Amino acid sequence: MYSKQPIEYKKENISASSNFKSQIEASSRRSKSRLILALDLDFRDDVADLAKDAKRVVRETSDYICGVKFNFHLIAPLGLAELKSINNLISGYNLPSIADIKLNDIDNTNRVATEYLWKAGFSAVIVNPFVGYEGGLDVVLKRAKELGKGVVVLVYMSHSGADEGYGLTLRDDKTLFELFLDRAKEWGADGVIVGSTRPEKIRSARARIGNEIKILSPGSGAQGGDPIRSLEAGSDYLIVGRSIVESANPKEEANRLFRSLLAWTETH
Ligand code: NUP
Repeated sequence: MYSKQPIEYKKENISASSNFKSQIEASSRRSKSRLILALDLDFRDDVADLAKDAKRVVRETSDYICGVKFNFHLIAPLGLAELKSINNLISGYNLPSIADIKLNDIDNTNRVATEYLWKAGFSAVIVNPFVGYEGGLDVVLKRAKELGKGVVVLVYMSHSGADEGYGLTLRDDKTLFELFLDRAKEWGADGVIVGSTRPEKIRSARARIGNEIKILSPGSGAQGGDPIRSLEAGSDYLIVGRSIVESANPKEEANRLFRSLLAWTETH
């Protein structure tokens, strides 16, 4: 495998006792929140104020969330310095941030992409297990462990067409979903993604992977998933974007959702 000398990171970013899983657990305990904000600002032609607007949403919602997730809504138009500056704000609130790029390539490309993400201050990356371990995700999983960064594996997506892929049955009667859950466990992943629109899949994921691996569920709100049903089925965290970010008042909407989950969160 092709590998280069790893980049040196400042010591304070690599405390051995601090890793993505313990960061998000601590953040969730502190805030009593299970909400990860998907910072998905809608498309605009002029991106001059994009980072500023993203920061505003983070400031307004920071009391009600336990983490933030970035997607290509920000990662495509913004540069390293801007992403880092938003991540600095987020880590100032003691919140972890996740890069949702569904990484899906050969080792060298995965290595370069994730080195930039770590440099931009992300705490974790979402990867696609389809690409496999050797010469694919091995380099990411090993390097993330060294740096205390998290790797979250897509195992069943939230949209209806996800059945066409994740729902496929293999020759040995296992589904692709089950294979991906087994991989996440074998690879020592920190978390898996299972759509909030599929509580029955969340329940089988929890039964198959145990309690060590976190379940992150997008799809509540805009995609119709029920947040409480997801939590009851076994999700640890709910990823919510548009219903907060695109509401007239993101602070109020995040607060409303936070309060609607509080009774559950305080008893579990
Ligand atoms: O299965 C998935 N479903 C999903 O919606 C995996 C994801 N990563 N996401 C992402 O979660 C999606 O790309 C978006 O960034 C967020 C959900 O946003 P919303 O539907 O709450 O607006």
